[in-house]
Amino acid sequence: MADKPELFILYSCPFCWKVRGLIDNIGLTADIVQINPFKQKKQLAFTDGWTKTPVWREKGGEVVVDSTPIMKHIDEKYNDGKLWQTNDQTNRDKWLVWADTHMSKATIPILYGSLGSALKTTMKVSKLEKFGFFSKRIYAWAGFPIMWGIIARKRVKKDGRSPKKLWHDLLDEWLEEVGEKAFFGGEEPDAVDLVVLGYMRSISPYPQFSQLMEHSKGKVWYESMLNTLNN
Ligand SMILES: N[C@@H](CCC(=O)N[C@@H](CS)C(=O)NCC(=O)O)C(=O)O
Repeated sequence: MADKPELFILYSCPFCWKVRGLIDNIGLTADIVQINPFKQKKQLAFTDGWTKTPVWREKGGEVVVDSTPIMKHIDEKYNDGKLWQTNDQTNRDKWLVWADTHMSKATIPILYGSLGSALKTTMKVSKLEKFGFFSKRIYAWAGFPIMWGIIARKRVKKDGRSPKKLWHDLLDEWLEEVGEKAFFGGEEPDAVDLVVLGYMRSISPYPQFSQLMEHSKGKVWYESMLNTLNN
């Protein structure tokens, strides 16, 4: 048995960044286990059928899957449920769904929505993810046409906005909701802030992140969020 809880991730998975933000915010020590994207099913076989990242495993072996339930579990177990506390549950849940619906879908277009950005992202992902020797090369060649040619281009076309405009519109909407407060949660971030942070932070390893940081209010909010992280 491990001596710390473990979080199984793919480096580039936005849902994993949601959980990582929460762990960093409460300063919990956990092992971040980066799995091989080509061996995902095998390396997550202990979950009894869940094949997606992130996966959380307690020291005693208890397994929790799916990013939001994992965040809720960690908050309850290690943080007295403070991040889920609110006097407006309906609004909290509305914005949790908003982030999972809109922000999660905006990550692919910015990373892969044009030929140039797809190439840059694919090269970087092949370095950041824990591929094997051969799978790294396969990914670098095959991942790019799949992500750009099939998934991202379709999404950008359907939305009609440039990926940068899409992000700026989302940040406008988000910051209007945050209003005069420092965070959605008030003076301190809550679970919703950490979910939004997660989606933004998942783009931070790539050069396209500068397009998000051109949103001046968004940049201020993002940097204040980073200041609340401990690790
Ligand atoms: N609802 C899940 C979604 C997780 C998810 O789709 N993860 C992707 C990586 S970013 C994955 O593992 N996909 C592989 C698969 O669907 O088998 C969550 O929030 O954790």
